[in-house]
This record gives sequence, C-alpha cells and structure tokens, in this order.
Amino acid sequence: MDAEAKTPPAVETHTMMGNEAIARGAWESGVRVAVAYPGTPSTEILENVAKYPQEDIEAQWATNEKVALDVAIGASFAGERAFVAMKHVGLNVALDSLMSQTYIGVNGGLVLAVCDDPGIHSSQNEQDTRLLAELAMVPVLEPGDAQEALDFIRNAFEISERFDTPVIVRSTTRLSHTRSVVRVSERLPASAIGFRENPGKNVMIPAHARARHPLLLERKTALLEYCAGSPLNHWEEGTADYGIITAGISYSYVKEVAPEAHVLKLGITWPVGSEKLRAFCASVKRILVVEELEPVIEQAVRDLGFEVEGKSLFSRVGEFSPRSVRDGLVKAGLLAAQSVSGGMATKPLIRPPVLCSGCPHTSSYMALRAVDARVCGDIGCYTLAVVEPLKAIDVCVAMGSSIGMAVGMSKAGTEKKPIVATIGDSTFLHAGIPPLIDAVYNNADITVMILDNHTTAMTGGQDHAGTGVTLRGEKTARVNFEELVRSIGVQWVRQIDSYNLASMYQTLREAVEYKGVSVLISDRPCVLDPVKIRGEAFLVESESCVACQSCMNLGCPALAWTDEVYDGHHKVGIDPAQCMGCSLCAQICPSNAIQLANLQ
Ligand SMILES: Cc1ncc(C[n+]2csc(CCOP(=O)(O)OP(=O)(O)O)c2C)c(N)n1
Repeated sequence: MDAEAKTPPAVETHTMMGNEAIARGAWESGVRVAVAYPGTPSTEILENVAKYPQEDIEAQWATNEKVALDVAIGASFAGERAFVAMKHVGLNVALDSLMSQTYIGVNGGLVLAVCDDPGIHSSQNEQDTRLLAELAMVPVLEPGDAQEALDFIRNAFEISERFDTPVIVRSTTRLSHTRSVVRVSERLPASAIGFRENPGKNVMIPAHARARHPLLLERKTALLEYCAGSPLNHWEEGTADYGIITAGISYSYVKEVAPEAHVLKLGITWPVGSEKLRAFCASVKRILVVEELEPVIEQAVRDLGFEVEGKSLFSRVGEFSPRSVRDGLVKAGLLAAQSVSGGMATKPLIRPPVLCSGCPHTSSYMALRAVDARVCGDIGCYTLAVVEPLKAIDVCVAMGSSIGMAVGMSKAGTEKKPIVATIGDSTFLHAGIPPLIDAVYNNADITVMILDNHTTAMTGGQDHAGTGVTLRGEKTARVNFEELVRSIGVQWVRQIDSYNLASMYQTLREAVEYKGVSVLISDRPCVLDPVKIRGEAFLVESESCVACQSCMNLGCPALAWTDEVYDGHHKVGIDPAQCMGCSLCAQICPSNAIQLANLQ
C-alpha cells in the first residue's frame, strides 16, 4: 500500500460539501484570482470562494466560461496562482483558449475545476471532461471525496507549476454535492513572481506554436513518470485474485461492494499508462475497470497490452451507484447475486417540472402560443415551457444558440410561422450578443425575446452584468439591455412588463409583424429573487367560475381543480399559500371569477 498523499499539517476539521472543499483548496493554495460562470453542479465553488476575504482572493462571476478562463490566464501571466470553475459543457465554451494555453503553459499556477454531470441531473448532455483534457493534453486529477477535493486542488497547483501546464480537477455531481469531514490547513502565501517576458512562449503565432507542440508530448512523458511514483495513484492490496482500477466517486462504491479486491485508485486520470499501472495489471489474474462515462482508463490498460473488462460490465451512460457496481461484479461472476431487501417498495410519483407560480416567463410563452410562433428556445428556467400545458418551445440546443438558429431558419425560407428566439438575460450576456449582431448584419427576419428576470434563476439566482451587483454583493455598472440592443443596430426594440398580459400579446404581435430584427424585452424580476415581489394572493369566486379551464393553460402550480362541477367540467381553485399575486390568471379569466383575496 502506498503512503498517504502528502497533506499539509491539519489545523481543524469541518464538514464540507465537495464544492466547498474545492473552494477551500483554492484559497489554501494561495490563489489570487478565482473566476467562474455558474452551472450545476459547479456553482457553489465560486460562491464559497467569495466567502474568503477579498484581500486574499479576488472572486468574480464572468460573462461566460471562456471569459472566465481568459481572466484566470491573465492572472497566471501576471505571476499569480489563478483558478477557474465551470460545469462540463462550460469547458466547450472555454476550449478555444485552453487549446492555446496548453501550448503556452503557465507562469503562476493555473487550475480549472470542471464538474461533470453523469446521469444528466441538470445539463444538456453528459460528456466526459477527460476526453477534452486528452485533446488539450492537460492533466486531470479526480478526487473521490471532499478531503481529496481540497487536497487535489493543492496538488494540482504544484503539478501546474512543476510541469508548466494548466491542470483540470474533475468533479462530478455526486462529489460536488456530498458532504463529508475535511481537515483544513492554513493558506499558502501568494506567489507574486510577476510577469515574465518571453514572447516565444507567451505569444502563440504559428512559428512559436510549432516549436511548442513537441513540448506537450515531452510533458506527457514526464507526467507519466510522475504518475508512477505519485501517491495520488493509490494501490491497495486485497485478498481476491482480481484487481479493480477505479477513480473518483466510483472508488467508494468499489470499496463498499468488493472490499476483498485489489484496488488501484487513480487520482490522476489523464495521462494514464504509468509503470505503476502496468505493475498492478501484471500482479492480478483478472483486471476490471470501474469508471463512470467513457472508457478512458480501460482503453489505456488495453493499450498497455492487457486484457481488461470495463464497459462490458459497467454502463457507459448514466451515473454509477453501489447497486450498479455490484450488478457489474455479479455479471462478471465475481460476486453472488443477492436479493436486495429494504429501499422503497413503491415508486415515487413522477412530478413533471413546472415554472413557479408567478414566474414572469409564463406570459411570454402564452403570447408566443397566441401568435403561433416557431420558437427557438435557449437554456434556463424558461426551457420548462417545452412541457404541458405551455408546450411553446420547438428547438433548444445549447447556451446562446436560440438566436443563431432563428437566423438559420429564417434564411432557409421554408417556415411560414413567425420565427422567434427566446433567451434569458444571463444567457443573452453569455452567448447571445454575437448572434444578435449576426442577425442584424445579415438582415434576418426574426423576433428575439429577452426574458429579463434580473437573475440567473436556473442555477439558483446568481448575479450577472445585467443585475448591477457583483459576486461579493457590491453594486457595480449595470448593462442596459435596451441601449445595448439599439447600439447593435436593432431598430425595433420594446421593453414591457411581463405581468401585463394585454400589452404582451399586443407588443409581440407587432414585433412578429415587423420585417427585420425586432427585440422584445420581457421585464420582471424572478419571483424567487431575494427581493421578493410577492403580491396579494388571488382567489376564485366559485359562483362566477364557468370551468372554462382558460387559467389552466398557464400551468401555474397554485391553480388546482376543485370538486365543484359546472357543465360537466371541474371548477378551479387557488392555493393562497402558493399564489404569488402575479395576476396573470385574473387577466385571462373570461368571467372575472378571479379576484384579489383581500377584497373579499
Ligand atoms: C455552457 C453552459 N454554461 C452554464 C450552464 C448552466 N446554465 C443553464 S441555464 C443558465 C442561465 C440561466 O439564466 P437566464 O438565461 O437568465 O435564465 P433564467 O434561468 O433566469 O430564466 C446557466 C448558467 C449551461 N447549461 N451551459
């Protein structure tokens, strides 16, 4: 068995969520600048970094992940340790910068925490960050619990500076959001080495890049030698005659269900293929790999010339659990099948996600249905308008794609319906501005609805450049969407209150009739905003309700059918505890049955 990974002397212990431990690791490492764009499951990392004093560490939201990485790269060039956090798909956005920075290396250490989402709990896909890391030839460290999350960030900075490379620390939803006890230590002093002039290294023109590409290959070889001796790749002797190679959170599942197995826990999951791995494989009769998502380790073992079983036993899609790891070992004939007792006898009721009661996005999609638009959606809370009863989104791909797709549809010339892109305020700032410029430049005939709820609601309500408040809660400059859109050259721009249904219907109709690019800003703070806009609750006057069901088209969770029946249909009631007082149902009701409760 290897010695413990080098941990600095502990000063105290705390119970921490994985993301909190990552934040602590960044602070302890002496990081000066930490940046992120929110995205589940990574969001709490920067929120926790911001709890450390600003004199120690600058913590800020960026407009998107590429900007976040560029800011961190700038701090690294300036000679300070720099840290950036994002969800897995955020790395796609930041990849352009990473692919060049990997040629350059670092001055101050540069570490990216990238959080994958096996099982797609809250994402648009479940891509495996290790494949992008391999493309960029950037080492990946994979912690298995909150303690390792902290320690590996410190290790990552050492590796970054020692091997002159950005380093990725890969987490997953389960690790990021699980709490465990963590030993914490003091903060290292910031490095303060200053900028180092070296255009051949720092400026990626073709002649310089050509000279640096071979260095990446040399760096990989050096990293593999380092892996052979590193305690981050941890060998545990067992009593069985088979061995399991695993990493990250899967390690705890393996230890739970197969305590007798020989285990090689890889803390470094790219590059894979060290002498230690070879020695482990040679020491057991049968080799299994337990890794979530892609067969990265499995392929590396095969490349070393060993027979190995991995994805034939353990799924390539979704998230693992002790149960699924056990099932794989049963399939391999290594564990006896077991009847599992306990757990829930009945399946939980499936409750489809819905927009909150009083959600300001609701009226926009009601109006879009009324004009029978072809809707290019985007990513945010408002994507929920795809399901019943709103059912008002036709396509949705990735952050910021709505406007570009609308341009393409209008240029294809086949669509008879008005083409509308709907995009949230945070998403518009993230990736919606270049495609809006494109729409104006190429004279597309589309309408863009900016759904401005003054927050990044989907990820829990983070501020952004359109809210005028920083990550540390300080007031700052605020983007004025109307002025911004006009400066791009959009001639037709209107801003309306999302709660004014008549105005919403009328203005949207005018917008889609306009030939060219029209922009409608639907403006109302999120109902869950810290400054709550909860108004007086409404109620249904039962005697006036004609059970027409019009209000039910809102999909508002505060509305429910009652036992009273009119003309064969159930009348509707309002749960006063859930009603946010937005008044949309009252505006829709044709028989004036919905009134403010306190007027009764
Ligand atoms: C590339 C990428 N980064 C981050 C996310 C996480 N994410 C999903 S939607 C969203 C923004 C939502 O805010 P907004 O557009 O204002 O809409 P709202 O949820 O407030 O309605 C974020 C950050 C993502 N899905 N993809």
